[in-house]
Amino acid sequence: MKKADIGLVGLAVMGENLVMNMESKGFTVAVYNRTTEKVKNFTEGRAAGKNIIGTYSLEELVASLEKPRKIMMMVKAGAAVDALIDQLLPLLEEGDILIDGGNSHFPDTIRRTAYVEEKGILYVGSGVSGGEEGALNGPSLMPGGSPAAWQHVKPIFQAICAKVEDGSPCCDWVGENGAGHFVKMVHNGIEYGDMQLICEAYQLMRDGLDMSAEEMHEVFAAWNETELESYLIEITRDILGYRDESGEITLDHILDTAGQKGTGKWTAVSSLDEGVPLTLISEAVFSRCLSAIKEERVKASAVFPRSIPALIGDKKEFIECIRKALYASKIISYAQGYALMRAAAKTYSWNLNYGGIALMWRGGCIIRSVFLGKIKEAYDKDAALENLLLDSYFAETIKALVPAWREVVAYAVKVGIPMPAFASALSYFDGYTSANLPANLLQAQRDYFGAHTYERTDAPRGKFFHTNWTGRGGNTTANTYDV
Ligand code: NBP
Repeated sequence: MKKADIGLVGLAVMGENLVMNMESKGFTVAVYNRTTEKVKNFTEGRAAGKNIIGTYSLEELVASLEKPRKIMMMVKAGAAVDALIDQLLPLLEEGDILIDGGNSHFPDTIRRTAYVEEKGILYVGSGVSGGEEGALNGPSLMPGGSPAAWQHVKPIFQAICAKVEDGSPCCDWVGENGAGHFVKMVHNGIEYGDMQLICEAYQLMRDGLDMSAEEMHEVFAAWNETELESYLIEITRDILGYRDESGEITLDHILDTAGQKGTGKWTAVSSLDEGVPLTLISEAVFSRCLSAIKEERVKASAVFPRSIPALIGDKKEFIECIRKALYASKIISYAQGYALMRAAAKTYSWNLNYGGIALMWRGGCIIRSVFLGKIKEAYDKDAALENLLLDSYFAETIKALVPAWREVVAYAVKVGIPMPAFASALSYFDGYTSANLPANLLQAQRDYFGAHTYERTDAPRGKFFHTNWTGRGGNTTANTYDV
């Protein structure tokens, strides 16, 4: 019997669809699932008559594979991955490849790459984005791990992934050990940010302009013909137009408490670890937390009642201002996300290809958008770009958007509509573009109470001074270091 090109463990929604996708591209796939009944159901159902081999033990799975063996794990992230690795390692030979396609936290992938490589096996931690539909028809794939594995995995991954208009694959090698899962984590953080921005635009229109779902459906349809064209704007348009059997707008009946699975939080925590201001994505995570305390918010709304006055001015013009504010904030979110990737690349010695990452996100994944093409162009022009805002296209674009952005944030603050992502993005922009921040006072305060020392504007950088502010302190200073 012909041996399989690849094996896959974990026949849940992602695993099954990836297998169907691989088979449709001409690969023979061997499959295994812990609950073996699922193997039977799959091979006798959806996979019947296809080049898909059902196996009922890991030994059987391993024996059915062409060498070097490639096994993709699509199981629940966390302890299950470690358990599976330990079960598979004794069955594998030097040069075989283990691939984790789940949403693993990148420090786990760094640890697992070292552990698996120690045993002579190659390891790949790959981000997979696009949900069920992407898995079947073309996901965005972000593989990292043991570089020697890439040549073996590449033909399969680049065959099954999404493609952009010119046929370029939304999958390329990201970097060593946890780089692929790190980039996937930032992708998910950006997804949180994009979703929150859209929600804020919706709230401005719903509560500030008193617009109906139908009217907003039209607005999002029009926005999808502009620079904002993206999957998330598209699905928002469709959600706003969706009615249930009784003709009611389904969205109006959905409770306003958001869930989360933790990848947004990982991104925010990682930004704190790296010391990179990732304000917009962090606000998006906190907004979900605030939404979750519904009962408390209802109580507080009775203590602090307010009614939002009708907008004075041209409604159509203001909707255009909201669109511009959304676009400007989105640029900030990506600028912050890319700044985080730059910092992490330094910390973990990854040689990230930023234009390539934009291309990987350009199709197949949840944040896919036309806008990512512009990011790719920016990094193609200057691979060492410090911040997206310093690219000439984005600098000129954002300059044109600033007046509308300020108007929208000022309006929201005045009438009491929460705009955490729009407003924090604007504050970051104002801070990032300020030559002088008030941190001179901050350093003085630190030196006053803790003798933490400060640098002076009239002395070379790196020379530290201390002032005996009260006359009661001595000349002993604290050590200078950054945490
Ligand atoms: P789940 O995350 O729900 O995982 C279910 C699979 O894990 C089943 O096949 C289950 O086997 C297997 N499994 C578990 Br649970 N513990 C195991 C263990 N100790 N040993 C072996 N197998 C074990 O599936 P999913 O939603 O398809 O997602 C798979 C991965 O892809 C996850 O890491 C997820 O975060 C990631 N991901 C999901 C999406 C999405 O849209 N759903 C998108 C992108 C990435 P059983 O049948 O025996 O219980």
